[in-house]
Amino acid sequence: MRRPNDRLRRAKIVCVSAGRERQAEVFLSGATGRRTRIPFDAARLEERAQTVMSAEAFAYVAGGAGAEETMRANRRAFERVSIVPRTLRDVSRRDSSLELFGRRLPRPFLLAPIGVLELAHRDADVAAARAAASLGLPAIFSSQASRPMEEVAAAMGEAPRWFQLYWSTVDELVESFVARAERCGCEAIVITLDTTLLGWRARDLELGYLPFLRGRGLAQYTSDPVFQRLVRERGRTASAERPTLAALLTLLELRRNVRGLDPRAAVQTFTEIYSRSSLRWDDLVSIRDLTRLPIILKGILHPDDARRAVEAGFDGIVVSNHGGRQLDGAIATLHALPAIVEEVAGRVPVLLDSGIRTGGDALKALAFGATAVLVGRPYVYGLAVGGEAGAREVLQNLLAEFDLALGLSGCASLADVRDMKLTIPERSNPATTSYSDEGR
Ligand code: FNR
Ligand code: LAC
Repeated sequence: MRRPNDRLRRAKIVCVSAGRERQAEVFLSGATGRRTRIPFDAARLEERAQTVMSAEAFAYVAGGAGAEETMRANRRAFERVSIVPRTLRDVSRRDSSLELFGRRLPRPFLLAPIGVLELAHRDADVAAARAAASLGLPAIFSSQASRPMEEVAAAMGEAPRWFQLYWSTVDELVESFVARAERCGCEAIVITLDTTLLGWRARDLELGYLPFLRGRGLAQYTSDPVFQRLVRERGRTASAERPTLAALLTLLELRRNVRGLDPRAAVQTFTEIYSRSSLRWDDLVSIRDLTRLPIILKGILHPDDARRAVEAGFDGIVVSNHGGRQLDGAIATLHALPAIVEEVAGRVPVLLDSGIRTGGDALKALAFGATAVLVGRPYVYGLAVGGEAGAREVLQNLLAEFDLALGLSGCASLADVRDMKLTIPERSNPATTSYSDEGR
């Protein structure tokens, strides 16, 4: 027999990301003296995460390249665009679901691929993917994950997942990663183009800390038969130098993190093969011989590259500057978006990330023509503060805020959002927006 609160519980699951329900849940908990440890404000969330993370881990996640100009520009771009809301448009029923690569998604949000999640929490990718799965948002497994994709896929039931690829110098490894991703039920491959060289990251350089050299973030590699063979072929590595205490400690850390392989040989092999900086368009199209999955290119900022991607038959684009971690001085993604959307002209979905912190940010990106957005650092901070539940809360809050932003701006659907006419302000020109009624 159904217990009386069964219906309530079911309703709660269905509505958990709707704005009003989430507000009610939080305020009701507050009334009974229960307050969440997860801050609702993105800056405070980052601060809270810093208190629970090691200095090295926090620097790695929070940091950007160079003077972090692009990281700030990403935020500034969102802050300087204003929404001019419309009233009295019946927003009592809001639907922001969409179809993306043949899958119905509840909201236009995905989890960005983020490497080395063990820096945030020991459950790492498993926790993040489960949080995403509980809300129906696709998780994008990183090439630099802390857990092998097979383990993560097994922990998330039928929920949607994609795989992000760094194109190795070894073709066989690329083939192996793609084949494994297919077997894991990944529904798309995202090729990240902006990291064929690692950006100049001042915070990490100051600490002399790169997680991969400590054997972290290598799980996709160390679990891969092709990679394992490459490491064995390379053979044992012995240093002739007398090791310092710090070097011995690093070696111990390495041994803990890389099991079943000579850890130093594994790290050296990884650094030699993980990325191909000679990559060109001709190389990229060869992925078509490996898979029939949709291929999405991440890290596009120039409209000419967007055109090239579409002409070459790729299936989607992620407008991204890698959260300002790669080329400092690169254009903010929101600024790059309109020209790319115009160039692509609806032929393939255009996603966006880098700087999404609030529901309003997502609304702005969609108004400028993005099909969906990728959430990055905020879910990592949620993971650091509260594990899987923390990551889920951060995502839930973002979805809830988005749902309210949708209604409060006078939109009931994503089509309404696309009809909003926002403009990127000139430096001297305060935000100006207008909102067309066409199509309603
Ligand atoms: C990333 N990002 C990233 N991208 C990718 O394609 N593969 C990866 O392995 C990683 N790893 C990674 C680690 C960390 C710690 C961060 C913060 C980011 C980039 C990520 O997918 C996304 O583009 C940015 O995180 C978006 O910027 P914001 O919104 O996080 O500032
Ligand atoms: C980073 C790499 C892993 O941004 O993409 O740290």
